[in-house]
Amino acid sequence: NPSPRLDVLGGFYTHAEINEYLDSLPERYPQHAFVKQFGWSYERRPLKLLTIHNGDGRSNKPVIFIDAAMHAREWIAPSLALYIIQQLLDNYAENKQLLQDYDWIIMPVVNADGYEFSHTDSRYWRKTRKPTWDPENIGTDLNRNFGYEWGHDEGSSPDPAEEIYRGEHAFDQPESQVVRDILLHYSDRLTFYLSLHSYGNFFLLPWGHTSDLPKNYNDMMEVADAGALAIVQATNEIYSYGSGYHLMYPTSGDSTDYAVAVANATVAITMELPAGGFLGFDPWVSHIEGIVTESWIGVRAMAMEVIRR
Ligand code: ING
Ligand code: ZN
Repeated sequence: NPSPRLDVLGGFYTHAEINEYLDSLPERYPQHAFVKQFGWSYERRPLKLLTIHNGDGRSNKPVIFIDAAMHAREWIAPSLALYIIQQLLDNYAENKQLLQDYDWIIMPVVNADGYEFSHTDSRYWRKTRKPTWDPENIGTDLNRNFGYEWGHDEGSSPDPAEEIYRGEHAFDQPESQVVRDILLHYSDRLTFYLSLHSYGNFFLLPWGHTSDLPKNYNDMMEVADAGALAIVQATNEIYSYGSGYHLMYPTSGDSTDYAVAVANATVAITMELPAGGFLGFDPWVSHIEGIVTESWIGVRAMAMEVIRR
């Protein structure tokens, strides 16, 4: 079989390499893997996701949606997304329960232009690459660009010079539009939305924009608790969890708030993966395997908890 097999644990990959890998999967797993494209980035890169099914022909199962690299420099997040894909497809026998009653949707790179730019030009780039009204500053923070309680000065910035610049309007970035469209497309069956970021070992729950708690907060806490417990038991690595507003800082216009408020997600969690390397965003290649296998234990435990309820 000539399809490229990606050595996920052995390096970081460009957006084009990741897309090529995604495109190879339906050939290898014709009953299980489907590639969909929901749109293009500002620089016209195709934004793709993979849907994974167990092949029993049942349609409209509840959905677990995982995205990664909404922020360009957080390279370990796509590595985990790709590892999850491999666990569900290549290691199906062991993980079959996860696909019994749920379909999985995985989008390894949301901010394709920024991600590419972080490979070619500026390793610690966070935002998109679409110009702003300010000729001096390029890029918008996608995780401040979602259209629920968008635009508060507590938790986002109107200034394009800032890393948390929210854009001129909610959803004025094609990449956040794509995630919005995915969330809305599956909103009648979206059980679990997991957004992968780095770094800091947190499970951040809604809300980001207010100190209030959403109505499913206790359920979400139980899911986060299952993830944190599985990880600490396996590796001694500690995760903290709670609402983003309380645990980290206020954010307005983030994707998990939107997923819960508008797209009916039962559980929505931002997972902040462990730090590594010089500035936290750049783990050594030799550390990918440890981080990603440990994180998968947490993701798997959270999915099991969601499935069990
Ligand atoms: N952190 C997240 C950010 O977008 C966050 C933190 C996300 C807080 C969602 C609350 C809600 O700033 C990183 N590392 O990007
Ligand atoms: Zn991030």
